Amino acid sequence: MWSARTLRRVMVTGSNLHLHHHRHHHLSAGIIGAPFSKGQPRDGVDRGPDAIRAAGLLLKLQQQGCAVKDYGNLEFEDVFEDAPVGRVKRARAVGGANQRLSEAVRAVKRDGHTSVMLGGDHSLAIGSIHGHAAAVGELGVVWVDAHADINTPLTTPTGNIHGQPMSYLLRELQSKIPVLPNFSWIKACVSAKDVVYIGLRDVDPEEHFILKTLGVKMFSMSQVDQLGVAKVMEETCDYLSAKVKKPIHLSYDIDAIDPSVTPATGTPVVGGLTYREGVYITEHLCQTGLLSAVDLVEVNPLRGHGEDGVTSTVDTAVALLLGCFGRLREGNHSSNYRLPEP
Ligand SMILES: [Mn+2]
Repeated sequence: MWSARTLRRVMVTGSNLHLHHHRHHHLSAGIIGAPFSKGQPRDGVDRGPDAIRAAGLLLKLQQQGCAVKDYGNLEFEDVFEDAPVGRVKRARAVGGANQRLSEAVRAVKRDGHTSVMLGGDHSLAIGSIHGHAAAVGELGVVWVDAHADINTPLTTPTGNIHGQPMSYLLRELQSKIPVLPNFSWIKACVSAKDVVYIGLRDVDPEEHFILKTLGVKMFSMSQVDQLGVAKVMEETCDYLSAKVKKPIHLSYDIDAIDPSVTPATGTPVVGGLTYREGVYITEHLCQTGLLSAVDLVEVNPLRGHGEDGVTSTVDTAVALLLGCFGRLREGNHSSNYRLPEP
């Protein structure tokens, strides 16, 4: 498989026809809907998966030559007694839902697809990344988000688990994680050196301490401004593939994009990625050939000040996913297309 660097060389030497053929040949998406909202307090984010499907995701993927299997929406058990554990809210529901999601992602990977998890809130990254790692081994994680989502159960200012998923996944933080109900199945499966953050602009002091102490690679919005998104992506992929080329897990929070474009989300933060920067990230990761699972989370059709804001948010989510599966803004065509003869 080609690295981004090799890819550019291939394209310069003019054999990109072969590349496009190769790239489309084996792309297939296994879609899991995860209508889950209990990692945060707002209603509506559980409607994300169906809103993204209703915007035509499956047909558009098929039209660009991607095989698609929709595994449907997961059903989560109701949890009636879910009192806070310390600061942490709804641990039992979040733990149970993520255990189910982990098994579903594992099954999608076993079937040979690139996993696409439609959230739901970002607490779902726990199960998605856990299941992905269980299926394929060591991962590189690209976390695109306004927030770091790396609070521990003891540092969280809100108690909402969608602000904590990374802390359960990182091996280096396990001595800081207390026992929580329905969390015992989780095995920390990611090393801090295998994570890259992009788009950060709202990081709690405790989270900043963790990121700096563990030496986690990050490109905040300041670095995106400084370097430009192309350089950020080149450095991201060089960093993750410096030693071994590992499968990449992209965990994309729609709130990474500027709320002028994607307002229908629970915790919008001004000063985010443009639509073009957001799409470029997916195009670049697709070209590495290493993208193995994608989360698209925090689309909330009940937020965003009216229909236009929701449409813009959902359409952007679809564009990001199409970029993950080979859509090029220059246009695409099927490798067996022939011009009609007069
Ligand atoms: Mn997030």
